[in-house]
Formats: sequence, structure tokens, C-alpha cells
Amino acid sequence: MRLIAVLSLLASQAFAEGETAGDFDYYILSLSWSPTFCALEGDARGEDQCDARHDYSFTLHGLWPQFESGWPSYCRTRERDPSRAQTAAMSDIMGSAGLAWHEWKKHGRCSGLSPQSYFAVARNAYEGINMPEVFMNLQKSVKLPARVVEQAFMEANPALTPSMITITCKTGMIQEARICLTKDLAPRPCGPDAARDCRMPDALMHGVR
Ligand code: U2P
Repeated sequence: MRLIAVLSLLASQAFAEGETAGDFDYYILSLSWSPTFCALEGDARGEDQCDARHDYSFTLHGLWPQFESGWPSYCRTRERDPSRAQTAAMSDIMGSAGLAWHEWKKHGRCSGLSPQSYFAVARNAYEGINMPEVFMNLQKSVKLPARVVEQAFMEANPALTPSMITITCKTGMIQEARICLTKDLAPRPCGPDAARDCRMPDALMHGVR
């Protein structure tokens, strides 16, 4: 192969890595049940989020740009990466600056927004959802059907219907509530591939601490 052909092949491969920023259909707001994260990974890693002085309940895992089918990741963007101060400022709702940085790289760069705007939109999306009171104050571990968690979110947020929210489980525990939102942050039905409904009748939900 001639040198020029090799160079253009290498260039096309390098640019084929990530999708184009800003080209997506809707968002998934992913809310993590922090006690499950701590039980499965965070405690072992000594994450500050899991320290006894905190009582995180549903934290912001991420705001993920989605296609009607599938999702973009690690997009090419002209936007600069966030400063340390910008990622640190998200730890009050995300649990750590490290997660904010990871979510920016994997998902935020696909939003087409600057870090400042992306984190502001993510915070608005998070604050736009009423967290079910019963879980915010959960003192003891409980076992419950995952659909009860979904029901609690729908009761606290009357605009939500079952097609707009999915509850995930991991290793027998309630892991996340994922809520589908338009680009303007209005609840909307999830794409078919986004439905990951946990069907467990007795999923473990550790209490907040
Ligand atoms: O489900 C495992 C991880 O895949 C990423 N994910 C999942 C579903 C979806 O619709 N979009 C998406 O990005 C998440 O990766 P993370 O942001 O945690 O690296 C999810 O945790």
C-alpha cells in the first residue's frame, strides 16, 4: 500500500473513534442507589462517598445522551475538558469528582455542551426529579420487589409513566433508577433498548448511612 493510502487509513480510523458531539435524540438520567455502590465496590475501594459521615441515597450517576436505539460515547467535541473545580463541584450530588470526570469523558462530550453547561443541565435534571421520601430516609435494609421502587418514583413524579423509567438490579440489589428525558428535560418514553426492568421480587436495598 502506498504511504499516502496508509496515512489516510490511519487518519480515518483515528476519527472513527467517537460519534459527533450534540447528535443524539434524548437523555437518560441515571440515578444510583449509593448504598449499593458502596456495598459492591465503594467500601472496598475506600471511597469517600461511602464514609459514615455521608448519607447519600440516590446520587447522580450520569446524564447520558441516547439515540432512539443505542447511545454515543467518547465523542469528538471542540469543547474543552472541565477544570478540577468544575468536577469537584459535582461531588455533592455525584459522590465524587472522579465520577464527574468519567461521565464527562464518556457522555458529556457527546452532549455538544461545554462542561459548565453539561453539568448545569445534569444538575437541573437531577433536581427536577422528586426523590421518593421513603427511600431518602431509609434507615434499615429492606427486601422489596423492584417494581415498588418504580411505583414510588411514579407517585413522587406524576408525569412519569412505566415506559419512562426503568429500575436496574445488580447482584440481587437495587442498583439504579434510569429516567428518560427530552433534551428539554421533560419525561418521555425510553427507547426499547433502554428498558432494563429488574423483575426481582425481593431485591435488597441497603439503608442510607
Ligand atoms: O450498563 C452498564 C454501563 O453502560 C453505560 N450505559 C448503559 C446504558 C445506557 O443506556 N447508556 C450507557 O451509557 C453506563 O456506563 P457508565 O456511564 O457507568 O460508564 C452504565 O453504567
